[in-house]
Amino acid sequence: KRRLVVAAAQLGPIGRSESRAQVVRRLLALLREAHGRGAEFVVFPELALTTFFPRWHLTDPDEVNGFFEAAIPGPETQVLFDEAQRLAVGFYLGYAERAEEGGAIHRYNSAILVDRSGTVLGKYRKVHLPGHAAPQPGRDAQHLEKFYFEPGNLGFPVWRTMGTVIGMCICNDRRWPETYRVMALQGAEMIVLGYNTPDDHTGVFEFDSLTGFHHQLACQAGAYQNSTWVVATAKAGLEEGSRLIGQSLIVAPSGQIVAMSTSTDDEVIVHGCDLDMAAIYRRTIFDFARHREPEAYRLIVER
Ligand code: ING
Repeated sequence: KRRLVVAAAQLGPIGRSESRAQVVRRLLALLREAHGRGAEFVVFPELALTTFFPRWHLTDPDEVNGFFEAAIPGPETQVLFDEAQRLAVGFYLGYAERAEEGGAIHRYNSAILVDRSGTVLGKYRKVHLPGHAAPQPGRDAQHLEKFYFEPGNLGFPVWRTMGTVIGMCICNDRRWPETYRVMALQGAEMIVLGYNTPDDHTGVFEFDSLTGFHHQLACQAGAYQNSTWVVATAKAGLEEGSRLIGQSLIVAPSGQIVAMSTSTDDEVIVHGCDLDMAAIYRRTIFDFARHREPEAYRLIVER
């Protein structure tokens, strides 16, 4: 049986003034615990190095730049890469990317995939940016990812690694069925993601009280409808006044939740994923080649 032991390494709150070094120490502790419990691949959260700063409208360029990585690994994150390589553990890490491209500065909400030998296989840039580009009146907590980041321009690539095919996405991406389908069509058997999900996003209590349900629903549907494993890791807890849900998940291609965090702090959950489980669904219910009718789906890719 093809098996990959995976961990979701959930983070509790990261304070606005918490240093990279302090956060990296927490990531190292999670990495070591995951390794101690047999993990070969660890999924960290979205924007795992800083507080979720898009909750504020920050205008001081130095403070904003301080939340971005100009290089990954960089001087303060190298130690995490070195330790993961020493332990032969691959990982997914979400971070705020500052890129100089075409003579201009671009900012993305990004994640990288590192294999067990410490090689950075690839990068993903968040496609679906929720919220607004400018502060909304009447809200104490804002959601300004469209202010800080550009939509990702790398598509949804997948990588053949660790005996399987892994794809990445980030947070809000998990709510959009296209995200999973584009990667499943490329053969992804495992889709991994991090998230920061406040429980007051819409400001409408009836909906916001379902935030945890919608998180689980989106991950389970994505997994089942695309017969792929889904690993979703939270940055959780009461972070600078914002209540971020936990419920980090490992979901099987059947849609079953095989592991879930029970705290909103730093917490590791681990599962030995049977990679052949995805194959069964791909040969039967979700045999894309035999059952899909793309001619009928054209509207999906039109504006
Ligand atoms: N956060 C949230 C997410 O998509 C959100 C935004 C929260 C949307 C609650 C809907 C409901 O999980 C990020 N960072 O995308």
